Amino acid sequence: MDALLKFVALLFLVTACQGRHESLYSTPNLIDSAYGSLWPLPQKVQTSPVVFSLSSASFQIVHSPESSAGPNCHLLQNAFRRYFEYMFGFMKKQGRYKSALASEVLELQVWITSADSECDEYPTVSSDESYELSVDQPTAVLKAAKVWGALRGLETFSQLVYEDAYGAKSINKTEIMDFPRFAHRGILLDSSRHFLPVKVILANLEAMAMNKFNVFHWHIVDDHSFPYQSPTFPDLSQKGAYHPYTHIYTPTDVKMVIEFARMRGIRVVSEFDTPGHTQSWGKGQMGLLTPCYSGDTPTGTFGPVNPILNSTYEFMTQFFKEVSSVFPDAYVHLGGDEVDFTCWKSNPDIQKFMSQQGFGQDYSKLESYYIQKILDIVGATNKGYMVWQEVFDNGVKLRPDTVVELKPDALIQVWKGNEEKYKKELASITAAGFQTLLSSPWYLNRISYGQDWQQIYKADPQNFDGTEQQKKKVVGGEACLWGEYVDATNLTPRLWPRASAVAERLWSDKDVTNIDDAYSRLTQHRCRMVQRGIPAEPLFVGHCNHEYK
Ligand code: CP6
Repeated sequence: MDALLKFVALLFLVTACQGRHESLYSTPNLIDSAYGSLWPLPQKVQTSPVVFSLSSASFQIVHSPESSAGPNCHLLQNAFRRYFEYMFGFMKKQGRYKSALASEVLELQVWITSADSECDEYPTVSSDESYELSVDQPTAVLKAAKVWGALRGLETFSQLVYEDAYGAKSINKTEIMDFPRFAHRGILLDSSRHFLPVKVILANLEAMAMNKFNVFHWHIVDDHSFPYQSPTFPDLSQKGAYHPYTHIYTPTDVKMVIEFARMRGIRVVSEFDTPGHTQSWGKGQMGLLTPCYSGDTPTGTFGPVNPILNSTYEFMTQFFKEVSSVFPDAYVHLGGDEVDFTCWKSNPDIQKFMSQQGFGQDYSKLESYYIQKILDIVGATNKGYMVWQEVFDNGVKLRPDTVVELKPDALIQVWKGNEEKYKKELASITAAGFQTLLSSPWYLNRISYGQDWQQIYKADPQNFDGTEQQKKKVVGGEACLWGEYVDATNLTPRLWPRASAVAERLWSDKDVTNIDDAYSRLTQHRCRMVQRGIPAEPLFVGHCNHEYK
C-alpha cells in the first residue's frame, strides 16, 4: 500500500513537471522527409528514385568549359576543395564501398554564366545568390550567374550526397532551382561581454555557410570590453580590452575574418554601438563619456557618450573614418539602443545645453541630436547604416530609400517586444518608408526547456498588417546571440541548430512551414553539422547514424 502511494505520488509529480513545457513545444511526428536532409529547403526541388553512385577516387568538381570563372578564381577553387572534403572526408582515397549496380556521377561542372563572376569582390545586399542544379550521370551541372550562387549550390549538392545501406556514396537524380526569399540573413555575435577567439568566429562562419546565412553582424565592442584594436586610437583596446594583447582583434585578425567570410559569401557588418553601451570606450578615451553628478559634485562614474562637446564629434569623425576603411561592407551598424538618461539628467552642463537647445526635459531629443550628428559623420564616408529600433522610435531623421542617392539606405533593426509589439513596429517602420530587419523572435541567448526551435521557426518577418509595398521593405532578419552568458565553451551548441530554424525561414518559400517535415530534415542537418565538426546540440532524443560508423 505504501509503495503504491509512493508510486502514484511520483507519477503525479512527473506529469506535473512535464505538462508545462509539453504544452508549449509539442513533439513532432517522426517521419522521413521527401526532401532528405536538405536545409534550408530550396525553392524548387524535383527528385527521382533513380540513384547514382559517387566515388572519391573518380569524382571531381570542375569548372564548366563555358564558365566565366576558371582555376584562377581562388574563391571557387577553395570552395571545391572544401565541399569535396565534406563529401568524402579529408583524403582523396578509394571509397570503402562502391555500388556495383548504380551508374556513376563522375563530375560536378560549375558554370558561372555572367561575364563578371564577381570572384574577387565582396558580397553585398544585392548579390545574386540564385543557382540551378541538375544532378545526372555522368555529369551534374551547377549553373549560377555569380560565384555567390555557386557557393549556395555547392552546399546544396553536398547535402544531396548520402551513404546507402552498404556505405556507398549515393545521390538521386535531382533538379533544383533556388534563390533566397530575403537578401539579408544574419547572425549577431557579441565579442565584448566575452572575448571570442578568432578560431570560434571562423567556425561560426563555416556553420553559417552550411545554413546559407550571408551576414555576420559583429557586435564587436560594448560596455564590458573593447577588443577592436584601432590603429588611430590604440588606447581604446590597450585600456578597454579584457587583456591588451591576448583579448584583442588586431588589424590582421579583422582582415582574416573578413576574407574567410567573403570566401563563403558572407558580409561582415561591424557594430560600434553609441551613445549607450560605451563604458569600455571611456577607459582609453578621456573626456568621451558624460561625467555623472550627485547634486553639484561629480560622482566619478560616467554615463553615455557626452553629446554636447565638439571633441566628441572630432573623435567620432576620425574613428568612423577608420572603421569605414577597415570594414569593406557598404553598411556600418551604429547601435543607438538602450540609452540610459539618468547620468545625462544629473549633469549640470547637459541640463544647460538642454535648455539652450529648447529640448525641455525630453532627453530622447538629446539622444536624437547626437545620433543625427553621427549619421551625418558616417554618411560622409559614403556608407549606409543600420541602427536599432529606438533610433526610429525617437524620431531621428533617417534617410528613407525613396531618396535616390548613391549611398545605401538606412536599415532599422527591430529587436524589442513580443509578437504583437514587433508586428506593430514592423508596420510603422515600413509605413514610414524605411527598410527593416527582424530580430525580436530570434534572441537565441534566451533559452528554455524543450524544443524552442519551433517557435523560432514559426516567426515570419512579413507576417504583419501592411501593404505589399510595405512588406517589400523587410529585407530579412538576424538571429542574435548576446554574450552575457556565452563564451567559446558554449557558443556553438547554443547557436546551432537553433539558428538553423531562422536560416530556413529567411531562405525558403514562405509556405515551407510543415513542422514534422522540418523536424526530420533539421535532425539530419544537425547530424551533418556535427559530422563536419560543428558541435550543434540535439533537437530531442535519438542518435546520428554516423556515430556508429
Ligand atoms: N547589448 C546591447 C545587449 C542587448 C542589446 N544591446 C540585449 C538586450 C536584451 C536582451 C539581450 C541583449 N546585451 N548593446 C539590445 C539590442 Cl534579452
